[in-house]
Amino acid sequence: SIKNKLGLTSKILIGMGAGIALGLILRNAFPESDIVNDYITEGFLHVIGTIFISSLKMLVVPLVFISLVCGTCSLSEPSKLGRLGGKTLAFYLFTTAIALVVAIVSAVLIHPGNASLASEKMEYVAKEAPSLSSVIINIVPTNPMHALSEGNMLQIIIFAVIFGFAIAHIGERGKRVAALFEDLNEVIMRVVTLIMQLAPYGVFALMAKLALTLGLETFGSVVKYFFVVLGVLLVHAFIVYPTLLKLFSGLNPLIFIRKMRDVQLFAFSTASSNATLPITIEASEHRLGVDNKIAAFTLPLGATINMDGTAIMQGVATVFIAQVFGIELSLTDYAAVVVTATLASIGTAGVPGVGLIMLAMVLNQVGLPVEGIALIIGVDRLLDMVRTAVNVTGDCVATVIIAKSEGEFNEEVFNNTQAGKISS
Ligand code: DAS
Repeated sequence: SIKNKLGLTSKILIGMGAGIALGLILRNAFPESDIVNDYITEGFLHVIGTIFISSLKMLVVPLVFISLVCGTCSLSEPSKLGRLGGKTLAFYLFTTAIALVVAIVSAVLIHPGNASLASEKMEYVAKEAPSLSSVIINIVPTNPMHALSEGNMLQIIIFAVIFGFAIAHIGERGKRVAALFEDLNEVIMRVVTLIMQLAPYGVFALMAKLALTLGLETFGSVVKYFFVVLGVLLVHAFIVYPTLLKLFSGLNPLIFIRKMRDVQLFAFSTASSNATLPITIEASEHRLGVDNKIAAFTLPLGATINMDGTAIMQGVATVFIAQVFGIELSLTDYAAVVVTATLASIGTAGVPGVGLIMLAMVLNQVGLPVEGIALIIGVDRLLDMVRTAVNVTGDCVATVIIAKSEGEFNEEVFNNTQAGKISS
């Protein structure tokens, strides 16, 4: 039947289109209507959209813990972890640095901000951004159960890696525990597939609510800033990443881009790397041919610390705000922006809107007025969706390159266009 023929992607696209259409029709037919707001925007759409995102997030902690323990304890030579960890971190920092340089150079050359905007009233109370030392100290969990219950990703990653590493070091009994985690991993992956059937409906509600609340005219005032960020995000996703993939792995970037579509759609709709993580892991293993040993380590880590899209927004936003306030940034200021935005993107949690909060840390660092954030907060939700799609794409590019370099990669699966198609 037609229903079966339409892959999940098409259903998601239909959900997105229908959602935006409904949102715009309601917004124009019943502007400022309390009934629409109470019963539809904050009612029906909010409930469906939130249930969908919650159902994805429900998976994150068990999935990250199980798949990381699974991945770490099955790493053939545990010593690999050191090398794998080093390679992964180095590559993530490398791509984030490229993202930031491209972002800052573009913002300086295109000059989206003009001082006239500064006259508008701005108030923005900077939320306390964590200091660098607290981000680093906070990595080690004082109570792993607490870390699991509050979903503290970095602490969960550290605990799971150490726990998995220990399993690999207790000999025979370790094999039974590892087998148990393999089975649990299969179960949680099955849950992912089941939850994914909700996607078209969840995406419909999320996009309808967004169209209803934001409308189209909101974007007038900072449209240039928006397109500079968008442009750099697209350059990074469709030029930098394919080039790195070709350069470091020799794989066909076009196949990669096509296979990333579902993951990018999810990341775009949920604006959350964490909520998308189940899909990112599933796609990397079943469609890109990455072995669980690598994906289970690099992807949860990447969803938490590798956010090239976020760094791009933070780089452009910093330059834009300096321009709006007519503040000249020196070369050392730009260097400070690169370092701080890299740390801010590492500290950004994989949930909607956090990248903007961390931007306050960057602006503080270079002495720029933090209230400038008030200018861009209006369009940040939309940019958050795009940059989250870039964030997860960056995680997958690094994962494929590292998996191939570690010999934990199935090129046949990667080149097989039908591999692991998400069943409708
Ligand atoms: N939404 C974040 C993510 O999930 C990125 C951000 O807030 O900038 O990747």
